[in-house]
Amino acid sequence: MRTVLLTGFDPFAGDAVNPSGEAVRGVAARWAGPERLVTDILPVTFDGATARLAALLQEHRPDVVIATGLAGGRAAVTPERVAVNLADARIPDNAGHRPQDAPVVDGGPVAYFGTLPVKAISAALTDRGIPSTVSHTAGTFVCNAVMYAALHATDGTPVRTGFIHMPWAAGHGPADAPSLPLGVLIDALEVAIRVSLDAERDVSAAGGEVS
Ligand code: PCA
Repeated sequence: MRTVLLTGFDPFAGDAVNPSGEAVRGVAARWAGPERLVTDILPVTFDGATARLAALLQEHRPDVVIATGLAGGRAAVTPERVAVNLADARIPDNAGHRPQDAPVVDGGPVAYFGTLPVKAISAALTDRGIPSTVSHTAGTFVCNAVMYAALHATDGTPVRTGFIHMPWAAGHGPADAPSLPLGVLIDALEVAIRVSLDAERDVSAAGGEVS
């Protein structure tokens, strides 16, 4: 039986909730298989989150790994394309740690592309009326670190690994921030899991960004 590892995060930066944690709990509550779903809520600490993720990979040997987090200010569900070997924190993590210009993994490659079918996920979400675009930066905070660490650990294996950033859940974030209903975020993660399990390859479609 195939195994999916789906993670969200604790609240951070003084927030009361993190929609990624709430959405992951929602997916877990609704999951009906047939694959095995393992979920976890990671701490928003550079050391704690990457260590916890490594332990989950070791224990559960998943076939698909989808880590998720909040990107407050984004209006769409954004599968991330790339993780960089850089920890550069504008704000302290939940342990008060604020790395600057540091590698996520000493001696690791500069970056990894995610191995989820990101364009297929984004297209499937758009088809269902859920706003989605592929993102080309997961930032340099804990989310990027988790994505990088997961890709480093699964590099050279057939495991499909990646990260999805999401907007605020409606009613949970700052009043002026874009948001989607929590139920839509839960639906979005279910779609992402299904596409990641079923798509033989990513779709070939125009994309990218002209900045
Ligand atoms: N978002 C932060 C860390 C935890 C989260 O949900 C980030 O984008 O790095």
